Amino acid sequence: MKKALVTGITGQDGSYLAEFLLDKGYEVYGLTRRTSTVNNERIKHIQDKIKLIQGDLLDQTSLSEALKESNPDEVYNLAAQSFVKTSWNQPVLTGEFTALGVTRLLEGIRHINPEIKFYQASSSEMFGKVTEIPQKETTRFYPRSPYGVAKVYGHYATVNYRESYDLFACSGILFNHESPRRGLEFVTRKITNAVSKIYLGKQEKLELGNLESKRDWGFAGDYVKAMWAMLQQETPDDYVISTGETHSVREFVEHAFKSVGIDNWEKYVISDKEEFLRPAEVDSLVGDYTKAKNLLKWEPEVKFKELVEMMVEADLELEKRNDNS
Ligand code: NAP
Ligand code: F7E
Repeated sequence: MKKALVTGITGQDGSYLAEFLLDKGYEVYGLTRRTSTVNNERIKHIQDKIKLIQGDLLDQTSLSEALKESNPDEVYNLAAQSFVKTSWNQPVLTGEFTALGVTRLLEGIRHINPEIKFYQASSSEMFGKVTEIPQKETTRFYPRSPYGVAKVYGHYATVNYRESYDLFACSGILFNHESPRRGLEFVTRKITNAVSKIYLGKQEKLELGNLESKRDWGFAGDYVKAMWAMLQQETPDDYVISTGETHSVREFVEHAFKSVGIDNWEKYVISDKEEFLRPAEVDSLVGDYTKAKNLLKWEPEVKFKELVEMMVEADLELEKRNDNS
């Protein structure tokens, strides 16, 4: 039985990856930080099948202990301060978690067991102000936020440990991926949550920032399969994971309202709200996943409209359940 240690297991991707690895017959360990109230909402349905170890990306000792206790074949580093907007308010902390946290984990692996295969959750935010369309593995990085800058560090730390110490270390450059488990502050879930409440008469307006920015949005459940596939290859490498399609926030809003039968969405939406605008924006992203398609035999299954509808439907269900409880 293979063993995997997943950091960020309480997050969106961590929960999908843990489910996927359990299905593959893995023994799954998850790193969680100490909190005053338990924060296991996304993994409560599998909690009796996984083993949680307390640790923090800020704390080298706890990472080393987690590696010793789990003795994994594979480590998936999904933990990070992942909200781009917050990275301007907490730039140093974002660097500590999202950048230096990667080195701490790699150092642990190097000293404890250099045979461990390592996956780093890199991001399309590294492309930022894009220098090429679509973006692929060789496209130059031009990050536009402290988060993007930190992810570039994490990416190159991964590449560097692969080249310096011969670690099996891969960097997955994942474009935006969403699901009903997405955090409420991210734009997709903010929209689908508001649409379900507006539809049910519980909310009047949806306040947003920039409606014109474009993203390549895929489904998180599809993307975790690519993470695993990278670690099953003969040699470690870096891969772009995306859908190859781009859509604006405006299109997302429009389709979300349309899916509950509301055509005049402008009536409910306030845009360009100062508090949701960013000091520097990533205007448009679209990824070329040809390398992953050819080498990992990976392709996205859920497309844009299906994703929007899946999220609206799940939020409607959630709201109805909340009403009955
Ligand atoms: P998420 O839902 O925000 O989850 C982040 C996870 O990291 C949570 O489990 C969180 O724990 C944990 N964490 C944060 N700081 C930590 C620390 N100091 N020590 C230990 N754990 C810590 O993020 P996600 O959407 O699943 O994304 C997973 C990873 O992929 C992240 O690294 C993100 O930056 C990257 N990524 C995401 C996307 C995307 O579109 N989703 C795209 C590209 C890359 P708590 O529950 O305790 O907060
Ligand atoms: O913003 C615009 C906003 O916060 C998307 C993270 O998972 O993907 C994610 O980062 C776009 C931006 O995600 C609102 O300005 C408009 O242009 O959902 P988001 P993100 O910044 O793309 C990457 C790949 C990651 O790696 C990150 O971890 O939507 N937008 N109005 C808004 N965004 C938010 N959050 N809220 C608004 O009201």
